Amino acid sequence: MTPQSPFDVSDEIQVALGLGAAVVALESAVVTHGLPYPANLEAARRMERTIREHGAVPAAVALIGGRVRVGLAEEDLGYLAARGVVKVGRRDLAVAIARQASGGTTVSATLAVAHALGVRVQATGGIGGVHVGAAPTWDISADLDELSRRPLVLVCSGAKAICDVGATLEALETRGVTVIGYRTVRFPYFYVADSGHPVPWSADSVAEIAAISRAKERLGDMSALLVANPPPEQWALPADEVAEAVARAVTRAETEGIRGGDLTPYLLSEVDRLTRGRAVQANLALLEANAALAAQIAVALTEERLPA
Ligand code: PSU
Ligand code: MN
Repeated sequence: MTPQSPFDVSDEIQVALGLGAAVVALESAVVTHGLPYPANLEAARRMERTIREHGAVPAAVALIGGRVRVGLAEEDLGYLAARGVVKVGRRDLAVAIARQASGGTTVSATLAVAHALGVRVQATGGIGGVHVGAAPTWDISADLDELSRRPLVLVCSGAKAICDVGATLEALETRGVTVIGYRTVRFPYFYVADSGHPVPWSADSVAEIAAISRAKERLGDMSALLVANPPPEQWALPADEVAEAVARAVTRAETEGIRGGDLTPYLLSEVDRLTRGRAVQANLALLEANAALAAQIAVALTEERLPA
């Protein structure tokens, strides 16, 4: 007996993958845990819309009743956005399947699913990284190890605002992840355009990014190409304001004893409260911009497979 596949892939995505057309994977933890309702629904819709406008097919991933759904209908999104489901990192995927659970997939779980299905590009807001204060807690996101073994292009705005950026960049280097700043020489810091750290490389065009991705493929390099796209200028927040909000949120989380997978959602909502909602607005804008860039890269990757 062949074991039953855990994946339910929408017809549209199956056809697109079969044709080698442009597909962009999207996580759903940003919907279930990253943004408050209804901004989370708006983010999902805006990302899907802009991916289509740029000529690619969106492939949002989530766990629904123990099935790995790829391609979410409006009703699935509504169900996930209403909360109460678990956050599914890569380590949690198997448990969620066996227990018929529903949940939002993080970058790490989404990369694993996307890679299994042959999707080449994914978009997110900020990756998980090495958390501030990780020396005693070992809070280092599974996103980093997953990036070391999934040869996708992942478009993000750097690491989420509660990470130690310098340590995160070192951890990415250790894992062989190629980091490229898109039209910037500075690594962004989620809502902030400049984290204060340089990127190892930068590229000014989608074609250059596609060429680097193809070179990685030809090398048989299994690590990801991380494209760091700064938040759109008119939405970016000042570095000192975010730093202060994060510091206050971290102190409060410590007082309340919040740890593990719960920490990210808690800190992000605290930062949003302290910036009077501007963090969520910036988050929506950068998610949409990253989805648009990811779609352009996905299209460029379908265009030619000749040596760069
Ligand atoms: N950044 C955000 N919002 C989020 C996340 C990141 O601004 O919701 C999610 C992503 O799904 C990311 C995950 O993969 O948090 C990382 O969580 P952790 O640090 O627990 O690995
Ligand atoms: Mn963590």
